[in-house]
Amino acid sequence: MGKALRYLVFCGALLAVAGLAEAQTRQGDMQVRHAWMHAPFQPGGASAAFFRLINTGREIDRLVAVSSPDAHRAAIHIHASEGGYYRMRRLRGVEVHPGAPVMFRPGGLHIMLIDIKVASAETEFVRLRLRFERAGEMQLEVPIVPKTRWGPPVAKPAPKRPSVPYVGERRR
Ligand SMILES: [Cu+2]
Repeated sequence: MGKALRYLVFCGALLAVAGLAEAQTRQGDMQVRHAWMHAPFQPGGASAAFFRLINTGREIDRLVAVSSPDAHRAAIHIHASEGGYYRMRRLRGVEVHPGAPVMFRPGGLHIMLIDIKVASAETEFVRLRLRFERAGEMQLEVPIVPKTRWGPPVAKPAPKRPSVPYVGERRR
């Protein structure tokens, strides 16, 4: 089997597994909360995913690898100022201490996703896999929020009370 073909078969198998696996936000003692990202500006473009990593256990864990079935490349990045410039640097891993959540946010740590395969307006999330030294692999869905928003999606507001009083309700 040619190398390219083998790669395709491998990717197909990965996608099949990803399709079956339930999206989750907890894996062992590791938890992901408030995940969000913007869609890339054009199909095949890049974007960054943000969230909060929480270690609910007693031992230090480490995020050691990231990947996405919806992007050709994924990496742990940090924005850091170097000689007056803001640059992105690739990190090998991120330690998560118990009781000290690690924030991935604009201007700081982020998961860089390059060549995102899904960028249509209907796309609601991008799948992401995080591998932790202790907790193992977590698969989650990162919701895509509108470009005007810089944070996790807002919960839908509760339906408004009708302005007309309910039958039997007394007006004040
Ligand atoms: Cu980056």
